[in-house]
Amino acid sequence: MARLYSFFRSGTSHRLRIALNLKGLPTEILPVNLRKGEHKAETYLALNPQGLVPAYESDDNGTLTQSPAIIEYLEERYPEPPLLPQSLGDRARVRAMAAAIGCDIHPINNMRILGALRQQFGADEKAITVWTNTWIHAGFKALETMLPEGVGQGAFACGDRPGLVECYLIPQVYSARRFEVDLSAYPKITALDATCAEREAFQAAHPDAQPDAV
Ligand SMILES: N[C@@H](CCC(=O)N[C@@H](CS)C(=O)NCC(=O)O)C(=O)O
Repeated sequence: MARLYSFFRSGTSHRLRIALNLKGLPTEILPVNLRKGEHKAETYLALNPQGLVPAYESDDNGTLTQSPAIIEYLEERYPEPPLLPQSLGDRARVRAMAAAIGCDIHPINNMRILGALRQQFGADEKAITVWTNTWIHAGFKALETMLPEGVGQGAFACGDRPGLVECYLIPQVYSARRFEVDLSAYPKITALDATCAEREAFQAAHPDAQPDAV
């Protein structure tokens, strides 16, 4: 069975868990405790030299890193059910929404970045909150426009089932709530989040449902 090195609260691990569940791929979850620095241990660095979760031990193609690369791998290796739509234009639009989160929101709010802001630049918790809220609002404001009308009311970001956008968005909404971001200006995002929350694939991927949840 494939194995996913995951931290329950990590947004990138969370997005992988959703993708695996949507594709119905049984995977053993191996917790890596970021708070204890387990991602910096030699044994973990041998799997992912970047010292970041997730890492994915595939059945037949070795250990893979970087959640976007792993999700693309899963899509190519296990095409059914697809996470990407059929049309070329829709595929690009869906990838753009995923990248708005995966490239432009998540990385700059990551644990090591916030740690550097605190330790090297003297940021206090108030400044950290301003920082995280600034980038989440910037991304969510654009995403709210990019998402189609009617989303969340039986419709997903692209079509009638969840796919790549939902893999990225739902963990980012979870993270936004942890950072106490006011989501009231984003009715499409919150409706989509509520719709996904009703589905087993998302419930099983939720941080609270993980073996290392505290
Ligand atoms: N681009 C990478 C980012 C991975 C990443 O940043 N993971 C975070 C958890 S969400 C992590 O391991 N953080 C540890 C740290 O910041 O020290 C991916 O998508 O896999």
